[in-house]
Amino acid sequence: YVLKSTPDSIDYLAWLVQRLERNRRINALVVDDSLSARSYIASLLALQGYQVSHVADGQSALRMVEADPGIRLVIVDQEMPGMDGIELTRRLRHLRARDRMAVIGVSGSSDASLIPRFLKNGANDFLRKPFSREEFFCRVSQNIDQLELIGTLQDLATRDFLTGLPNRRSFLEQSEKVVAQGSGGDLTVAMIDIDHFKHINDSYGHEAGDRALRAMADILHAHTRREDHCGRFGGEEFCVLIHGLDAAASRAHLETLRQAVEALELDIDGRPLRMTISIGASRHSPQFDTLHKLLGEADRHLYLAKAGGRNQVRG
Ligand code: GH3
Ligand code: MG
Ligand code: MG
Ligand code: MG
Ligand code: MG
Repeated sequence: YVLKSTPDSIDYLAWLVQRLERNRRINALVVDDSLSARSYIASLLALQGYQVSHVADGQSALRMVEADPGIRLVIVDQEMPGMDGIELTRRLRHLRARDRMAVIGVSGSSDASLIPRFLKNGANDFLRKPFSREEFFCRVSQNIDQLELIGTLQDLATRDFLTGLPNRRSFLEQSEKVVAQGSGGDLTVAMIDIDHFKHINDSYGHEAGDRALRAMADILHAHTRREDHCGRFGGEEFCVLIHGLDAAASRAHLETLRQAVEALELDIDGRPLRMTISIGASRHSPQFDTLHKLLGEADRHLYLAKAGGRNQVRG
């Protein structure tokens, strides 16, 4: 396992431990009709810390990947009776995208068309047998590193840094999908704005303001059911899309949220900090049938909630 130039250093050992720990969270699958070949590859992966399973044919592989969302690496032999590796790769891609699961083809054949065919059918990489342990380790690590990097970037692009909630773009994307599906009609969109937040910043300081925003986000997250979406829209504004509750039930849900924020008390260096929120809601209807219209109507009701004295739900 000599991937770094100074294998004796403490840095290297620390890196190695970290790498093994990371790999322990990754499920890998080896698909090869030859028991000795797949056992060998599985043992190499196990040595790197991966949780490895191995199967002898494509059908079993598809069943396993379908059943286990934790599988992020599949090593696929080309020559197998029944379904070959390229066909298996093609079908695996219908189950999980290239940026969620790495597929690496392997073959001992010298057929020059194999590599492009594997890649065109969705493989992330290819290894020609026989390969050295070093090459195997490097290829696998590089492919997993790439998946992790993409995951990190996706997280940065969709999550609000301060609160950890979905950001505005992510909320809009998710909600747009729900509205487009037009599923059942029972949809409520709500805009939530912290009352006199500028005053909180002014009298407690910006850091306390940030803490208040995180606390608000935690409450909102806790009140967001699995079928709903929430997000930080910007500044001290949040939003939620409630799916599958009728008008009265979604109204009651938002009222509970308002009360939960009102009941919260933060301790800022011994000084209690409390806040309230105003909520404007809108319901999906023939008149408000796009996310844009729903948000506009929710915003109009938010304005009424502010004008009506704040700390209330309107719409
Ligand atoms: P209203 O009740 O009318 O909503 O009054 P308000 O003071 O809450 O509204 P206003 O829009 O005037 O002020 C919002 C403040 O939120 C201003 C801005 O400095 C603060 N803010 C926006 N983003 C952040 C942030 O990330 N952290 C902190 N601490 N403050 C923020
Ligand atoms: Mg074979
Ligand atoms: Mg505001
Ligand atoms: Mg405000
Ligand atoms: Mg304002």
